[in-house]
Amino acid sequence: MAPGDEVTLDNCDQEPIHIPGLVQPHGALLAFDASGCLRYVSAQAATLLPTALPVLGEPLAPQHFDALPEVHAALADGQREPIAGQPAHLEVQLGGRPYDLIVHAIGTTVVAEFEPRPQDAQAHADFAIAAHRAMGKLKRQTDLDALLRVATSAVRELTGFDRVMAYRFRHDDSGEVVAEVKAEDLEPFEGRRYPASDIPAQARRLYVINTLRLIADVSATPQPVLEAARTSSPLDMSHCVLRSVSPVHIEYLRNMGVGASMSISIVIDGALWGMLACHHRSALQVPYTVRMACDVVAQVLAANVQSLLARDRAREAEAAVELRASVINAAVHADDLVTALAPLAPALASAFDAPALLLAQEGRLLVHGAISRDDAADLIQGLRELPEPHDDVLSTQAIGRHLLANASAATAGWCGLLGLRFDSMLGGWLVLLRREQIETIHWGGRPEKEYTSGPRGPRLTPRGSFEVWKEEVRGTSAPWNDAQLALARQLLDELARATTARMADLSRART
Ligand code: BLA
Repeated sequence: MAPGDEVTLDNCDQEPIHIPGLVQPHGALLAFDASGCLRYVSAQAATLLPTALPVLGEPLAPQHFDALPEVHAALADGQREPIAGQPAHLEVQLGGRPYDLIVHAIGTTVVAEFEPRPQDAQAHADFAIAAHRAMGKLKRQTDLDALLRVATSAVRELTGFDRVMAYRFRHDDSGEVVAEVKAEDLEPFEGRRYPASDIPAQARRLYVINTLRLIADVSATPQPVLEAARTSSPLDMSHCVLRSVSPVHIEYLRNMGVGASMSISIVIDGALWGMLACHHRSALQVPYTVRMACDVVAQVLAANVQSLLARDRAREAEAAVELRASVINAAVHADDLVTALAPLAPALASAFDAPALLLAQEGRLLVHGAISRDDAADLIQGLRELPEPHDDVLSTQAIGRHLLANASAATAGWCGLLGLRFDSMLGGWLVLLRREQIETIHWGGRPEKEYTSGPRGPRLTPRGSFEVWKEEVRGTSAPWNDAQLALARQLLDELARATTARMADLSRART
C-alpha cells in the first residue's frame, strides 16, 4: 500500500503509518539533509514559529533562529552525530513564548520538532516531585495487579487524563484491560478484551522502537509535510513526536468519544508486553517533559513486571516439583491409582489452571469440577476409542473441532483438553479441561447508542471490537502454556511408571 491510497478496515495492517506525510497541527516540523538544506517542512511552521525560517531546499544559515544560537547548534550537532531514536531536547523561547524543541536524526536527515509549551504546564518542581514519588512507589510493589494499578495512577496524576488503562497482550496478540483508573462518570473498561486487529502489526513494531505517542487533539486537521523536491522519498517519521496517526484509528477514537489519546509501550525482552493507554474526553496537550516522565514510568514498570513474572515462574516451577513428588508418593505401589490420586485432584487442577479434571482407569472414574458424570464418562469413552495416538500427551483448545466432534462435554462448553494417556492397556487417562474463553468474559458495556459510528461503520467501536474478538475465539479455550505442557509430560512419565511397576508386582504375585 502506498501513502495516499485509501485505508480500509481490510488493508489497515498494510498502511505505512511511519510515512504519513502529515503532522499533528499543534507543532511544527523541519527536517534537514546532510548538507544542512531544509528538505521537509510542515505547512504551518511559518505561522507557528515567530522566527525566520529557511526556504525549502535552502541551507540553514546563521540568520535563521538568529535569536537562538542554541537552536542552530542543536541542529548542527544533530548533523554531526546522527543517532536515530535518541532525541535531544531543548527548551527555547521564540517570540517570548516557551517551546520544547526535540531534535533527532534518521539516516542522514536531522528532524527538528517544535511544540509550544502549554501555558498551564505544571510547575517544574511539583511535577518532578510527583514523578519521583511515582518511581519510588512502583519499585515497592510486590504483585503484578498492584504494580499495574500504581503505574496507571501515576500516569493519571502526571498527565490529568480522564482514563488511564494498563492493556496487556495475550498469546494471540489480542489484549485485555487489566488495570484502570478513570473519572467516575466514565464507563469502566477493565476486564474487556480486544482483538489483535485493533492494534495492527506494523503499529506494534513501531511501538517497540518508539515507545510513546500522543494524539493531542483527535479532531484537529493534520498538516501536510512539504518536500523540497518531488523526487525525494517521504520523510520516515518513525521517531517523530508530531507524526499524524492513522485515519482508521482516529475514527475509532472519535466513535468512542475520545478527544485525546496517549499510549506508552511496556517493552519486555524487546517485545511489546502491553501498553499504558490513556483517553481524555477533550483535547489534551501533555507537555514533552511530562511525556518523558511517563515514558520513564513505563520503563521502570517494564523492569518490575519482568522481575515479578520471573518470580511467578520460579514459584510455579517449585510448586510443580512439589506436586510431582506428591503424585509419585501417592502412586507408588498403589493398587488403585484413581483412588490414590483423588486427594490430589484440586492441586492438580489448579496447577493446570483447569476448572475440571478426570482420572480414569479400567472401570473407575474420578470427576473433579463442575462437569457432569455422564459428559465425563462419554469423553473418556471417546478418548479410549481414538485411533492409537502419536503422542501420549494430547492437547487442544477446541475439543469439538479438533478431537471429538460428538463429545457431549464439548456441547456443554468444555473446549480445552490436556489429556495424558498413562495406561494404554487399561484405558488410563488423566484429563484436564477448560471452558470456552467467552463464557468466562461478560460484556458489561453500555448500549451501543453511547457510541457513534463513522464512515467505516460500527466495527470501530468497543462493541464492534468485542464482537470480532468473540468470533476469533469462539469454541476455543485459552491455550495450555509451555510450563503446563512440560508438567503434563513429567506427570505422564510418573503415572506410566507407577502403572508398569504395578503390572510387574501383579505378574510377580501370579508366578
Ligand atoms: C493504534 N489502537 C492503536 C493504539 C491503541 C489502539 C492504544 C495506539 C495509538 C494510541 O495511543 O491511541 C487500540 N486503544 C486501543 C484499544 C483500547 C484503546 C484496543 O484504548 C482499549 C481500551 N484499529 C482498529 C481497527 C483497525 C485499527 C479495526 O480498531 C484497523 C483495521 C488500526 N490502530 C489502528 C492503527 C493504529 C492503531 C493503524 C496505528 C495508529 C498510529 O500510530 O498511526
